[in-house]
Amino acid sequence: MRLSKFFLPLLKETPKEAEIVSHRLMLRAGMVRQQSAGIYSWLPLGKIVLDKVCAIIHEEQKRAGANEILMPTIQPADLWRESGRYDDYGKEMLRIQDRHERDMLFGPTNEEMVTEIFRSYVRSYKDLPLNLYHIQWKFRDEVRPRFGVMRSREFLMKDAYSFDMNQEGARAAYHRMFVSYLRTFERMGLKAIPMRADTGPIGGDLSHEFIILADTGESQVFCDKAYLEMQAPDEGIDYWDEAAMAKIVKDFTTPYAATDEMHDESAYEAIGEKDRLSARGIEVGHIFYFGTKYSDPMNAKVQGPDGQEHTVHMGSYGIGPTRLVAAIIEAFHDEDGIKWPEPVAPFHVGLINMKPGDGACDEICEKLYKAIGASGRDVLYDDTDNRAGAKFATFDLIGVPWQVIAGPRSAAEGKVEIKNRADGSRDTVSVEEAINRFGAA
Ligand code: P5A
Repeated sequence: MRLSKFFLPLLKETPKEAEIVSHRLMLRAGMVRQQSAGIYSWLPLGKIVLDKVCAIIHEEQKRAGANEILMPTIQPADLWRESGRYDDYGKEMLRIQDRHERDMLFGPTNEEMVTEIFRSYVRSYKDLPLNLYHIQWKFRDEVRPRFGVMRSREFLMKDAYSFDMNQEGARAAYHRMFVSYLRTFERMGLKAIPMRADTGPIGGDLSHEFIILADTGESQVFCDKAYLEMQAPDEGIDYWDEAAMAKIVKDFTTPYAATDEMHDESAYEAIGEKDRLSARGIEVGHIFYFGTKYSDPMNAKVQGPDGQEHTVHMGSYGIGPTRLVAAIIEAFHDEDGIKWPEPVAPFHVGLINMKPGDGACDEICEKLYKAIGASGRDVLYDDTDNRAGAKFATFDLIGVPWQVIAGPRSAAEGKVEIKNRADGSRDTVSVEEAINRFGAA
């Protein structure tokens, strides 16, 4: 992509309404545009990052055996009357009437709808286990939408739903999603800590929130520093090895970790003082086992090997991709802007032509632009006439991990400068060396 053709509406002033750094940086870097309280458009830079986040989520969901579907945003109220949640959900639900005066709603979550799909098709235990998921917009009329896309009213959610014959099967399904979450967040460069959680309006008796540590987080959390050293399993893991899954979950739930709602001060104090960590956290994922809470009132049953009908046991598993984009910025930024981890960076390389019109600069940049593009890496080429200082500031702000800079003096010698955004280190190398680094497949 050439910057001259890229819609990147940067803001010069720091927007006053933005209270936290990720919100400020997302507005300044032209990633999102607020359309109404808690409702945002995603502009090109933001959309590219959001798509990268979603791509990682899709890969890891599929790896763990989930089937992708796509359910609508608008749901009939009758489904929610069946489960009994229509009245319980309260003002957070956006209720709508269609032209026939039928009660509809903009889905805040999809337990009812997916249960309706399941009961319409699945009859036998032989079709289980089953996990159906989608990434779809949700609407929750939050009392206080704030912090930009971190707590918005319209937001994207990856929601998966598992169906099993019994509690034991459902527990195995829960473990698979738990492990896939560890991998998903780690691939984005995040350290997400699973914490026992309250189930709220989703219900059930087993639930974990995945929390990343950040000073601006909305929750107060307490945990053992052991989590900072723990690593998610690698991609060779066998999701169908139930004992292996159970062991990973056990390892990741044994050290103490809790949000303030579930905090147990005496258990926390039992950790040695130097290993205690009290911090703020952002909830990026939340998983639930709720048994027959929906399948029972909605009559979702399968025939078991015993010939009897069994009400299925369910769980649901959420990740907030739009919130994650903000959470990643909270974790990776400095005073100059964003510092994207490579797997979610909108571009891998920012190619900066310091003097368009200078023969050597133009030639080197065009050559590098082609070579990097051909290698499959995303490159943003600054071919504009902006001032040098403005160019550097833009690339620091939008957080591209590598900057390759061609200035007239070094270009005349066939050299470019490479800057690493994460640590600020700089290196002057030959054009060939730069092509080797970023242009090789
Ligand atoms: C789990 C999947 C559920 O709704 N039903 C389907 C269950 N869980 S949840 O915890 O309420 O939400 C799941 C994730 O969605 C993100 N999220 C939000 N993101 C931005 N703005 C919001 N207002 C918002 N509310 C929830 C979070 O990442 C949460 O973990």
